[in-house]
Amino acid sequence: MLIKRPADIRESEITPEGLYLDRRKFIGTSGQAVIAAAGASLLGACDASAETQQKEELTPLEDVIGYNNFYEFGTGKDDPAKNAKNFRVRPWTVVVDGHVAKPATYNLEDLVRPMKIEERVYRMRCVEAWSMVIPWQGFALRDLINRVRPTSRAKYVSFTTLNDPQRMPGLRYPVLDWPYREGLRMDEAMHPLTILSTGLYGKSLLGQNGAPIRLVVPWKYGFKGIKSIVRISFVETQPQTSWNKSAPNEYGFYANVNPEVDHPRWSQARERRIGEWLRRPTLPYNGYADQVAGLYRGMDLRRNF
Ligand SMILES: Nc1nc2c(c(=O)[nH]1)N[C@H]1C(S)=C(S)[C@@H](COP(=O)(O)O)O[C@H]1N2
Ligand SMILES: [Mo]
Repeated sequence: MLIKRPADIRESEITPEGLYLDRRKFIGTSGQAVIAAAGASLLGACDASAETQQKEELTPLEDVIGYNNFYEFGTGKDDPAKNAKNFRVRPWTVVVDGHVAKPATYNLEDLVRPMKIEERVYRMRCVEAWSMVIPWQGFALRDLINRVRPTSRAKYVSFTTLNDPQRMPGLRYPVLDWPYREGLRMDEAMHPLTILSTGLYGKSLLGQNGAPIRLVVPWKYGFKGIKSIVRISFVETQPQTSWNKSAPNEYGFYANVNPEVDHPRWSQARERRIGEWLRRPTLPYNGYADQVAGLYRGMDLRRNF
């Protein structure tokens, strides 16, 4: 596992892309990368997770950075890569406010410096029934939450994306109610799988993937993974989210990956892993049920989709 402070990482220390290309990676239950170099399997050293290993290869970098949803840069899959090419992310501030002991406006560097950056390889599932496997770098959202100390009135966390039409040409079109907003219940935000990501494949995030900081919640549909975050608010009631507001019958607040609840216009039972031809079955909670199903015990997830 990589545990490094971003300030300590020099260019030469970042995992060279070649390492990712030469080696196959398999997903461990916690999302921690298990690297098996050809001829020298490390699986023997990780017996506990060996049985749950699924041979799922990383999605090629070119697809991860070339096939995106980021409507602030256009609605086509190749628009974000084109239109975010020169996206300026420095300086960048993140407001943390609402029901917290320590509300503050952080320079991104100050927000990230104390956090433990580690690698998480996660399966990602878009509500449009395609999926990827992405090696993220980031830190547990709960470590930030513990730092800013929400009060007992904080029941949800609300996130907001940058809303600057000068830098985000897609904002000129009213496809969503801008700015893009998402939210999590506090226990979802505190779950150890939930991360704020600052990089992927060993490099800082590119604009199209949500530079300089975005949310990653691997058991939920991709739209929960809000990009280019400028505000994190601790609130008492369930916050508005952009997709739920635009089409409440299609996109719920919870948005847990569920092969049994179809989207009104298509099935969610299967998915196309980008780079593969045969579709594969979609797993409940995107394959993370053993870790997150308990969060929803007693809830009707057909109603609370
Ligand atoms: N601000 C913002 N965040 C967003 C989106 C968006 O349009 N705007 N699209 C979401 C959707 S639908 C998906 S599937 C993921 C895609 O993330 P990726 O392009 O890094 O794979 O980003 C999510 N985050
Ligand atoms: Mo998506």
